[in-house]
Amino acid sequence: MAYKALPFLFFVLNIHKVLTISNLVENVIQAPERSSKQYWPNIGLVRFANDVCNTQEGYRGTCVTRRQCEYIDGFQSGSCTTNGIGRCCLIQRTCGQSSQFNNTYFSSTGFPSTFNSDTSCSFTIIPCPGSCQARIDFLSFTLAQPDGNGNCIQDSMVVTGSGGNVPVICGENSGQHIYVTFVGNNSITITISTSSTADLQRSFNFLVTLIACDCPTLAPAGCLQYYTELTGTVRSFNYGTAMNGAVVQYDNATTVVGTRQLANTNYGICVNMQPGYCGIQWSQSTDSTSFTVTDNTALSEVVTGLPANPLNDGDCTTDFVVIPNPQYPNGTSVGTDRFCGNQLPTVVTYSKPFVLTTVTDASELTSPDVANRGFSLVYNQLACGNTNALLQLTG
Ligand SMILES: [Ca+2]
Ligand SMILES: [Ca+2]
Repeated sequence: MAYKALPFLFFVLNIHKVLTISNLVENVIQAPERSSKQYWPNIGLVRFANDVCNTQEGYRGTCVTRRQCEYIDGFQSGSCTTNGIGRCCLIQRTCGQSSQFNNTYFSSTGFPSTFNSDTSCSFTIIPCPGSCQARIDFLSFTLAQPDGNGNCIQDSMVVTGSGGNVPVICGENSGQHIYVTFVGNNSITITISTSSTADLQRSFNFLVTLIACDCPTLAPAGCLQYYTELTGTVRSFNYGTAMNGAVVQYDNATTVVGTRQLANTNYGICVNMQPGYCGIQWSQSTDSTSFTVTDNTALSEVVTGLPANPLNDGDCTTDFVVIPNPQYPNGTSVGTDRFCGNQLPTVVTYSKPFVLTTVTDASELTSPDVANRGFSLVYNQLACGNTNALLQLTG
């Protein structure tokens, strides 16, 4: 990550409260004291940058001195400089704590042990000078499923203080991520609440990466998720092929199978256009339920076999995705940018920036929707000059 180097050096014997290892700073280490009374300029100096390092346990750490790691209440795990002075420092925080340091892990109490109880666990991200966003990687995220309508009633993760809209999230989200935006110097708080009403072994472990305001990996406004590779898979929160065990009552009488889709979402999933690439193709993943957004998914599975029943435009008023100016792979315009139902046609678009917007309403009772899972979609960036889309590339 291209953090801008600060124009000053930290002296290890003069650490003060503004120390933030999120910035690339050089450590200047005094050599062992000499017997003579000679000081500068004859003092020995060893310099190293606060680069990212790998701890012995395979976590992401920051290369600092032993004293710096103690100061920031980190865990020293291995050496990160050839002279042995730099220590790979792991920063881990848990419920009720905060951090203003890059590469901080925020974990449930006792992680990787799980828990099954009523809890409310908050973690505060403090912006360090020059940071505008934080990327939160959900390395592990297992909470209770939403109710049959997609609302996170029993367990929830709520983010407050971000400049962007962050939906309430629950269910299974390991491998997902979000970007949050600092508003001035204000902190951002993540609160995870669980209810013992749901009998489930939960755990979570997040990696918080601070992003400098001039960093090329800063997510554009409106992008809750941001992907930078040429190809990848994006999934709605709590996407999974298994059904939600919860049910929902329709018309005060009929009981239907509940959803894994989360209610009340409206955010952008963005892809960073790489040099030499001009378009993007969106297609379903190979899972049969990889686009089940509205309508009766359970019926489609039984009667027609998924994927089935693509809907667009005026049929999509509750839950849908938006892909701007889409074309079919043969170049024919789709004529609408809004998609729902239980199938997404493969489409390409040359609209910039690359963004897929996803919207869900407050419930699943309108149609009603039955057993929706959300979506898992593959994107492929298209090289400039290649007007023929990649045909049916899936991964
Ligand atoms: Ca739905
Ligand atoms: Ca809905």
